Amino acid sequence: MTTILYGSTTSPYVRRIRLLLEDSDYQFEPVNVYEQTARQAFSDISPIRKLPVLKIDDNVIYDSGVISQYWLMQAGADPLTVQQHNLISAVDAATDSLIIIMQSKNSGLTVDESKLFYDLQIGRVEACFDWLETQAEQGAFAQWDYPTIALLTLVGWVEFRQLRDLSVYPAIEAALAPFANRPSVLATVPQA
Ligand SMILES: N[C@@H](CCC(=O)N[C@@H](CS)C(=O)NCC(=O)O)C(=O)O
Repeated sequence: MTTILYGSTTSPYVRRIRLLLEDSDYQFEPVNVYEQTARQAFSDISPIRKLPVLKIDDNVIYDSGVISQYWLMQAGADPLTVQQHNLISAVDAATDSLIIIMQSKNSGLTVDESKLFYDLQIGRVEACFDWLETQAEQGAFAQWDYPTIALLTLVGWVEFRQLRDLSVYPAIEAALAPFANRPSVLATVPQA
């Protein structure tokens, strides 16, 4: 069986899958989706043109949520609970809005709350982090599972890109601290 993970060393979504596959044998294939020629070529693998993509022999899986579900199911793990899905949805929503804001800035657009579109993104990021902080206070991220992996990759990416001051979320910081020195976490720290 040949397993290939198409990704980048900066993407929080790719990092989730790298952490999930930490003990598995796979090839990592870097793709720069922000470079036109590479993006065109990547279309042959995924019409969605987003990272990560996992290829297992001839089977291609496009989205980190689907990849993780598939991987956990193959490993015989219990299905995720509704609460775990909600945690992941909140992390995804904050991540997606921050990606939109970053892509807007990289496109030369002015990001401010006077425009409804950016007001929605900025408000969603704040609301999700506030809610995740409450969940962290209640122990939602006490174990190394997929919601914790997702949160860790969001926080690591926000710090790497210097997008927010996360010291205002002490429960999130405290919840993730025990996992900071896992070999797979250290090996996947975002790198430009
Ligand atoms: N829902 C997707 C989101 C993946 C995603 O947004 N990946 C970013 C990198 S972090 C990407 O490839 N963006 C390229 C683009 O937006 O064109 C997933 O969970 O895999």
